[in-house]
Amino acid sequence: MFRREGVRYGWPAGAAGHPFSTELQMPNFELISNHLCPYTQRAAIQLAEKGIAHERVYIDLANKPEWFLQLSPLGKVPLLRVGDVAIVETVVICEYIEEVEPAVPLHPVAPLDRARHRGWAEFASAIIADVFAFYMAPDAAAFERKGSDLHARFRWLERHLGDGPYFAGAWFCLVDAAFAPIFRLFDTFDRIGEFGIFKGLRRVPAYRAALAERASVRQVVVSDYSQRFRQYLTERGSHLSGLIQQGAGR
Ligand SMILES: N[C@@H](CCC(=O)N[C@@H](CS)C(=O)NCC(=O)O)C(=O)O
Repeated sequence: MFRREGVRYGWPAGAAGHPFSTELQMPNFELISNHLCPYTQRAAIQLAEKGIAHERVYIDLANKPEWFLQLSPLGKVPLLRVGDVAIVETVVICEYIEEVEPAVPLHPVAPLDRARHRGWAEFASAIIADVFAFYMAPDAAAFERKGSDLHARFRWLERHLGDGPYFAGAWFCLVDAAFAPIFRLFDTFDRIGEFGIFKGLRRVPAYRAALAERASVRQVVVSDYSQRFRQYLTERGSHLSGLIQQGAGR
């Protein structure tokens, strides 16, 4: 076995306390993550929505433990351990979770709708990569460019959102679980400065606010998530790190 810092997550009264719960005979799930990963949050939100308790194991990605490297071919989180089996890649993990607990569906039923939702979840993954490029931009010009790229992404989302509150109306789905962690990143960016990413948008900010209120979204990060993310940004040596160090915002 390995040493780890584990936390048990679940609804207060176990699966039975969850509003949609059935009596679950689930295998033991361990979700390996670091404290900030937005991809991992997608799977953790999904588990919470389905009322599946799991253990969260946090690792330091700058110093990956040997046991983790033995399990993960790409050395990336999330990794879901189900007994002796290691499942990697967020999309694969989420599809697996969807299959083992179909009683609380987070995907639509019709194949065409499902395919459309899967495409949107992929789009969310692409935005996570864009956000990374934004906060790692080395200088003001690159930062500006990456900010415009992000603005274009959210303009696209704006055009396709309905009346809400969620992506597919009143029903919370996997696309929502994919976008919620992205918006959480912007809670920290907003405290640093106004970068115009959501400028002129109406539906996206409303969507962001609705997701931030969702219990599953709120519960999947550690209580000092914002401080940790800000600290992480400060240490990147990027243009944004410079803005934080100049004290632009708190
Ligand atoms: N395609 C992967 C991307 C996951 C990913 O990039 N995870 C980051 C943390 S948010 C990671 O593990 N980075 C460590 C590394 O690249 O060494 C997925 O969807 O699961």
